[in-house]
Amino acid sequence: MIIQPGELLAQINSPADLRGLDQEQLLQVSQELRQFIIDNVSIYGGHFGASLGVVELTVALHYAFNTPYDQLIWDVGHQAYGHKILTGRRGLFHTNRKYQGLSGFPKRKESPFDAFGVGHSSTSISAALGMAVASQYKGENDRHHIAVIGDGAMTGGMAFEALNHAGVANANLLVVLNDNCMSIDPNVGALKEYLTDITTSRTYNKLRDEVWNVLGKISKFGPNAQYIASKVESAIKASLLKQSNLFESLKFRYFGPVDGHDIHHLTAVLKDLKNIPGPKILHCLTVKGKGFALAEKDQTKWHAPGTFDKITGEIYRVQYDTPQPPKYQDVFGHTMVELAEQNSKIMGVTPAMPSGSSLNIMMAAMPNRAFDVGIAEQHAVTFSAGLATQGLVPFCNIYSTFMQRGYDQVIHDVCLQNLNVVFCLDRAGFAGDDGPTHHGNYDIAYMRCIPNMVVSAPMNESELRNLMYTASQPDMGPFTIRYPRGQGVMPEWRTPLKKIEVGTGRVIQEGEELAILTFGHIGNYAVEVCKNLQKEGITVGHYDMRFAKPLDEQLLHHIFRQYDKVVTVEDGCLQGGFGSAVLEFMVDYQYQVQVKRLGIPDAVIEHGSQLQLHHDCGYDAEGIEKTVREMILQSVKV
Ligand SMILES: Cc1ncc(C[n+]2csc(CCOP(=O)(O)OP(=O)(O)O)c2C)c(N)n1
Repeated sequence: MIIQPGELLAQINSPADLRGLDQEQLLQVSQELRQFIIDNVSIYGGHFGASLGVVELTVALHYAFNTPYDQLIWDVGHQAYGHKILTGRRGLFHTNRKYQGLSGFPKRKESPFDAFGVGHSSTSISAALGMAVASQYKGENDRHHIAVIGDGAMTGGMAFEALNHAGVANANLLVVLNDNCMSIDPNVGALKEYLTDITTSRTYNKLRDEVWNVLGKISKFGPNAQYIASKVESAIKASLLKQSNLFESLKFRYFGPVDGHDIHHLTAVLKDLKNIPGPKILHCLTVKGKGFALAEKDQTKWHAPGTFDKITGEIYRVQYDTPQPPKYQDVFGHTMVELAEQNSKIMGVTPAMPSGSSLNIMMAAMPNRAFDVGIAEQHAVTFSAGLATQGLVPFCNIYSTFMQRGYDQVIHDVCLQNLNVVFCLDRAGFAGDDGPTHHGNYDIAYMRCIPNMVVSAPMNESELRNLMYTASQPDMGPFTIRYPRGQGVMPEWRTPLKKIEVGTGRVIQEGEELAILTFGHIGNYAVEVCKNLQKEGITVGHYDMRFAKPLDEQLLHHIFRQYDKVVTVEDGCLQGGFGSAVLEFMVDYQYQVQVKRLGIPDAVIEHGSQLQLHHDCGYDAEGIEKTVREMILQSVKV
């Protein structure tokens, strides 16, 4: 079903069309854009509240600036649906996040209006500054560079590294701070409180009115604009110095806070800011989910709600007649509480993903032992390291893809000191519709090469619980447990906690012709394959290796002596991954066995359902079976 746009939106095929409209028409454009987003996301799913919150900002930015010559960079990019719709992708918007359709995030190869590829947060100011400095170098003095960053993304260290640089770079950079007091969950930390203080401070509000009254007139003054701008600047400085504005201290000119839903005021302000050179920040107040009452009320739930009835607000969930397996993240969340009740040393840490990781269960039950540290993966890792030095056992839960941010900290702060930090890597393997920025493809390879690190993956819920229990035992050192997005396989998952010997695998079944070695949840495909082949009298062995490091060498010796064909399967990159570890073992012990590795090739894999992507990469049940049959057939021919 293709959604019909409103009358004005239907005429906008690029921002140039938008800029051809009268300013008075922008309100209607905003209303139609908001409706178009609601209509589409309710049917096709995707991120919701963030894009609704920046509708006016999106319209105003494209109206005031000459995009794509002026470069607009959206931080994270989950709020850029309006931007996509206004920049020539309205007709394809129903394919957003669908297999082979539009990406859910800005992407350079998708459109010249997507100035920078995003997905991970807090990169926009650095990227925009790089572009601004390049423009300066090339003499493009009329070119503007705008980073739009949320208050959540602003808690990321990179944003501050960029502000620190930009303040003295003297480049033409505008940072729009989209402050809605929300990350996915409520935003946290002192910065958030500081922004609230500015917003509610009487001095600022008074100043804002005065400043914008003057600024609003700038464009009418033509050649006098610079003079007025400098007067405005002095006015701001005079007032702000009293208040010691954080951004001013970093040598940014601070403007705002302004109402991010007042399209006319916003457009006028942005136009005026074009006349003010150098680094500047516009503090915009917006409401996440604006214009859809339920989304305004329960902003976390409506961050990415799935499909829903846009009239009643009912979020559609598939109904099952039988009990379903839980999500791995929920097994993690509940098991954390269970473990922490038994062991007073256990703590929980998440960088801004309490509901995404289900650590919120522990945060509610034991608020003094579970921490949301903001979008700050590096800090989350080193903070955990600090806890561990004091004899505590932190479980630091980070999505595999976001763990990439904290890599040096894993090596330098945790592994070199052999500290007992447990890394629970959620969304390991293909993330699905979020696409390549979010796939957790690399962790097996990047964790496996670090001294002291244990790398494990459960094949089911019970194994996850046992690995968590094992990792919490004394003197375990750094311990990674990776598990995928979505459900496990055990509706009855609350099994008794058992310690697993580190570096031991499980024999799922012994066989004759070939051995399948799996790592993690993906092993369930192999179970299916073995059953299918068994029907034809083909018995293959299946081993759930459970640890990519240390490998179960005893089991591997058994396998390499017993079979002359081995298939390894992993939901991770082939280069340096689990299969590579098995090959290293083979070479080190000079076995000569035919090994085929299945996993993610050395390529950027786009978005699609996990199942689809496993299929494309040849390691869904069908792909594994095909490989096994081919290998067995080859030996028959020989
Ligand atoms: C490095 C990194 N960590 C975590 C995330 C997950 N994440 C996506 S959006 C988001 C919240 C962003 O909050 P904010 O910037 O305020 O934008 P809003 O959704 O409120 O508009 C988070 C934590 C991410 N994209 N990147």
